[in-house]
Amino acid sequence: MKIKDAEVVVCSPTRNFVTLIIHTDEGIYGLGDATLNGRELAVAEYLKEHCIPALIGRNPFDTEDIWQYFYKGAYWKRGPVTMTAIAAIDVALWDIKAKALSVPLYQLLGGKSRDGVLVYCHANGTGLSHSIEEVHRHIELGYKAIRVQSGIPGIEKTYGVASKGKKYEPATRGLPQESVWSTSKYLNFIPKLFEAVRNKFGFDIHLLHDCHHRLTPVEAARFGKDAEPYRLFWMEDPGSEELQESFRLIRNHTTTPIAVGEIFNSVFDCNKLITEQLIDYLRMTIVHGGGITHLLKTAHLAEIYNVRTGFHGATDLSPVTMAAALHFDMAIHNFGIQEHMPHEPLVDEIFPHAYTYKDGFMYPGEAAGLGVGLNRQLAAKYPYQRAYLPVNRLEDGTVWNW
Ligand code: EZ4
Ligand code: CO
Repeated sequence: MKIKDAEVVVCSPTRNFVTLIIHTDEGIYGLGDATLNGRELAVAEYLKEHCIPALIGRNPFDTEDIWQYFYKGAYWKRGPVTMTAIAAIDVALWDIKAKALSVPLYQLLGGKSRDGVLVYCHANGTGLSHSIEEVHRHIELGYKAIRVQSGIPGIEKTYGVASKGKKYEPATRGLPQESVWSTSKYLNFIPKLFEAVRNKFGFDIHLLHDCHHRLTPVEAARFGKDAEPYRLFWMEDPGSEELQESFRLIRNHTTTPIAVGEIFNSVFDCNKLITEQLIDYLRMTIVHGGGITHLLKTAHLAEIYNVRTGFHGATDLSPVTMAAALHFDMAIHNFGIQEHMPHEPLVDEIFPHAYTYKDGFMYPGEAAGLGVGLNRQLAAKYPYQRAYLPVNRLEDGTVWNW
């Protein structure tokens, strides 16, 4: 079998998605997600100009060699644009291989290690009582694990919170929106939120929280300590991740489990975090972490050091990534939990898929390959629109992590 051609489809059904389609001379095709939120066209161009011409004629079964060819062969290793492009190629090739062998992808990654994939959803409230309503609503939907975010008194806009009645979507069309952040207001409020949620719903449900990169190491340590009585499943991205050593300080002060890595794109972003056991869950996921080939190596390293996976699964990761993640989650031993932020019905219509949700778990389905399609006619009705993630500032105007 040979790669005959490949195309990049960019569409914007409520938000932008970049999809790679690799065609073979035997009529089998594979899909890869290449969406990098707010930088979509950089990856699309990287694929079109630099990768696709060099893919033609290769054997799509050579996933390892093709991965190394685009990684080492580019000379400019790593970086989110490159690694997202490599991930799209890699996932499309695994899709082709599994389709050609007529098996669901998880069979090639180790088979079934569990009956279903534990997922967590988002309960986002504008304030304490609305957050409690949202937790209740998601318990009714069967979720066993819930990430709780809330508007903070005295802060106008907070990460993860939509205006009432709307679904949360981090990127907005046009130029970047700016928001103002106060760590002290946040740290004063969040323990009260979790106290209220535990008082209302008890300790049987898993609760998670995303600090979204905003705390300094010592602030994160304090947050973790304050949260200990509420037994969080994890605190996510407590601080900025560039300096891996900084997690040692957090780790030394708290038993609240730590999840990091949705913006990582290589094992070299987390090698110390893993081998020094500074974290509990790794969030680096397939679309931004170099695809299945690189994530398998990273997850196997993590397994040795008792670090489990907790893949990023927000709406900017297309159903193609969701499917790839679910197959992966099903197969590896050190799976922890999977984020599930359901896509808009229009997105599910453009990417029809075999994966399903039931009672707090998801299942990749038994279709050959990833089990995801692309309705190109419908996608073509929603052309790309420029969109950005917000830019965050402290109350004195200093640019801060969003
Ligand atoms: O901000 O996916 O845990 N989920 C998250 C997401 C990220 C977006 C960035 O594109 O932190 O909401
Ligand atoms: Co996050």
